[in-house]
Amino acid sequence: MKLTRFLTAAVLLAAPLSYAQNQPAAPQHPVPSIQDSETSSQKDARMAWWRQARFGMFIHWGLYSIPAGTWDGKQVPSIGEWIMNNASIPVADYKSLAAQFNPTGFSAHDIVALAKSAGMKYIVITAKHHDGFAMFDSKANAFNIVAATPFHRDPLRELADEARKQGLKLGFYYSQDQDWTAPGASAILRANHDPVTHHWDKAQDGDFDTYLHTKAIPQIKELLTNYGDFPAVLWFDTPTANMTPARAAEIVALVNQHPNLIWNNRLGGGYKGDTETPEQTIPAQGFPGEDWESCMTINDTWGYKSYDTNFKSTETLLRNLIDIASKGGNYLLNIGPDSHGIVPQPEVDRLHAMGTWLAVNGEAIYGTQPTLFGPEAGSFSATVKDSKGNPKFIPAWDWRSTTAPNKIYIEIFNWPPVSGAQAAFHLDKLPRKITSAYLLADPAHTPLKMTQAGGSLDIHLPAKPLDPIATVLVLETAK
Ligand code: H79
Repeated sequence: MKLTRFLTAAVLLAAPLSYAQNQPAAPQHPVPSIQDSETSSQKDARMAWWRQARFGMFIHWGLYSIPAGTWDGKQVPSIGEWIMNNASIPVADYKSLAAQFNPTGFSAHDIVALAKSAGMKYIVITAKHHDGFAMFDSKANAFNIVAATPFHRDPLRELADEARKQGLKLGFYYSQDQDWTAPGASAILRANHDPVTHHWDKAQDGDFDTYLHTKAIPQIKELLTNYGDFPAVLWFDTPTANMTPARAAEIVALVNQHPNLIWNNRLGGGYKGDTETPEQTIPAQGFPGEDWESCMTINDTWGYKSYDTNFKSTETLLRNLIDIASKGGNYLLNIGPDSHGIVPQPEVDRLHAMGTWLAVNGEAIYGTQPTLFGPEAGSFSATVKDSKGNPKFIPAWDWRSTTAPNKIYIEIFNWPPVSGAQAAFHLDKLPRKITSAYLLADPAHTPLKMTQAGGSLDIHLPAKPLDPIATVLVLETAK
């Protein structure tokens, strides 16, 4: 049976980062989606580039990059793109930010080139976040970057042209349900138990269907029709109880007209979409047999905050990518350009470092299959419970593995101890017969000595890793 899911407000508050999990089955869809009717080989063809990609760039960029985490002289806690909500900023005050938004430092060429040099294969940018400001040329609603700012340019068009030139895919994030500046749309209040209709300004009151029919649906239409072969991905977010099956079906009727489109599991209304989307977390065992993508911040915010310097190390970011690939998922890693359109240098530096590793070791990531082992990722504790009372997963960080038809890749994080002049990598159980071994970063692919005994295998490694973050051992296998 096909598992469909329905989001409730309670689930959203209890587990805001796993929108689609553990939800009751929805009633039959009023409008069937493509996923309901396509064959598995049609789905394979539609998802092919995405499954190959493994690594994408998320871009959160909008008016919130102007306050950059500070309002009325006070630092506003939590994620930067939520500042309007978190500081209860009146609609008129927030909207007036548009008059000062002139990000002349924005270069679509440089951002696409940055993604490309990081080894990313696609970009997903906020076309409209919860603040309701459209980062594109919209005839449907004037609160947009072309009509309401001195900038008068459409960054989505510029990115689409560049992505096409440089061979990357481009997707659009669209907040279909929350919109804090459009009358009638949803607003989830921090720590409030009525997440659907909490408004902090009368200007937010109104009728949800009016919002849906005069703003969300017309803008989704614009996004789907004005950018040629893009968007390749449509990324919905934070559905509330307002996104009923009937309302979601109106959006599905639109996306159905774009048979190559990939869209995520956050539309609402019981639609499952194409992709599971864990947020700020890597699931212990992935979602076996499903397409999934972990989206994560590079510091602690999606939208730019001037004082968030808590950047993850290149080591953490790369090991996250490898961990995710070993479980069959994609890594959608976020950058937050500032109000001039400039990507913070610490973010640029980390992406370049990841690209340097991928330029040598990308074969072990792109288009690979998940691990044939499993226990190397960690184990569930017999004693420690997670926040839901389930056994807590304790990750291990010695190594990960990815798989190709005739190869097993072992990405070694913790180099095995040296005895004599050598280290040995030990495998107890071999899923395939190993015929030879070498290090991917060794240009000569010099064969490594192997010792096999009673079904287990020791690979003799040099005393030191070739890369301190992750050195890839390639095991050639007989099928
Ligand atoms: O776009 C990014 C986030 O803005 C968005 N999804 C990613 C990709 C997102 N919206 N909501 N959430 C993520 C999770 C909800 C968090 C909340 Fe809160 C907890 C909302 C209210 C309490 C964080 C803390 C935001 C306000 C306070």
